[in-house]
Amino acid sequence: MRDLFRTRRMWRPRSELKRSYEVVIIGGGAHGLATAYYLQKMGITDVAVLEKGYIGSGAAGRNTTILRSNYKTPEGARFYDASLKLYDQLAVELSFNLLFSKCGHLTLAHSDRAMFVMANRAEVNRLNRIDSRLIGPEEIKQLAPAMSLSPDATYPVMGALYHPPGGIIRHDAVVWGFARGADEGGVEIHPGTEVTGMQRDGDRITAVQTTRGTVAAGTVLSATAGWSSLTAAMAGVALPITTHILQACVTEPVKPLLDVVIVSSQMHVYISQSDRGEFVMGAEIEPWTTYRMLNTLNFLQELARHTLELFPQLEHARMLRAWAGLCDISPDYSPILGATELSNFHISAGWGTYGFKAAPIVGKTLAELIATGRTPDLIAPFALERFYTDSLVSELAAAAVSH
Ligand code: PYC
Repeated sequence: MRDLFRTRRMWRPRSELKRSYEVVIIGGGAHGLATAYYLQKMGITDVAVLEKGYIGSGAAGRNTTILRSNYKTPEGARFYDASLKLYDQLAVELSFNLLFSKCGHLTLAHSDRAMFVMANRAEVNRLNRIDSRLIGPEEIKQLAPAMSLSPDATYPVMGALYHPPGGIIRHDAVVWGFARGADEGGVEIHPGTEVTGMQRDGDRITAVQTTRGTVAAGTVLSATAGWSSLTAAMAGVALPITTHILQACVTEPVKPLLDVVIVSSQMHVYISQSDRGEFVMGAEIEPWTTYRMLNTLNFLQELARHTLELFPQLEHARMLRAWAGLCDISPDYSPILGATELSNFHISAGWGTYGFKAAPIVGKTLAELIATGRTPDLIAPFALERFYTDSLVSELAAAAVSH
């Protein structure tokens, strides 16, 4: 392991943008930087990461930091579990303090139907060796003693899907750690560099146009989350994606009350307590399509109402701040990952609300695809082609927010 006290804390923004790179990555979020990191580990260092804002200014810095792998489909469960396993080792791998709290994850069930759905998910998880099981109110009480389990609640809690390996991690640190690792390996990171167009010759992208000039590229990866369909359109690739906002907020710090992630699919909330004591809370995806990242009063009212049913102690807690992020949603709520109909234009898109937890495995598998030209088995089910071959992977309702 590297000596913590002798490595630079951060990456270096590069002043010069070269006229050509072997690989150009559009998007300096967790996926773009993770791919750059794993590429340099595989010996591919002539790589530029182009970010229109500052690194981590998109979805990577706007999520609620939840990690888990208790997905509904075998394809999804295997894929996110591989990501969680990489997250387990990531602080050591990057020699960066990522504040990973493996505190466990509870998805509450408030109806017979929800209990049935959770039992199904537990079975898919178990078959894929993922630690996840259905538990009753007594065990829930032990895991979350401060949470109300009142039978008089609007939605009384009947049980929960318990996923011990889930947790929360410091999202900015994940971005910074990947950025520093990629930078140390020779990758160039260019914040403040917006891609405005692409030049194409037949089935290849030859160059990307940026606000700092045109850059020739051997391979181009689009990792722009909510902006994915716009980036892909520059390459002439149509993605079946709609973009919606997802809103979240944090309270002022309060004393330690909650040491597990709580999700309620019926109430459309997910709640955790950060290491600083803030309650971090999010709601469901807004049903309208937009690129305007604005909060709504309705979001705050609904979220507060549901959170207070579970945690009435927070009645006087003040909201510190709220924010919104963009979610690129595919028809089956699974990602669109890997090759496109262009021979050198690859994508990481369609993440909806699941993108952050997939960052390490996305980086690793896309780096492998770029380096070898072969699609790793783990991401083959998520190819763009599936929408033409009718082989969808439905993760609908595998979160509190995606239905
Ligand atoms: O799928 O775990 C999840 C999630 C949390 C917040 C948004 N999505």
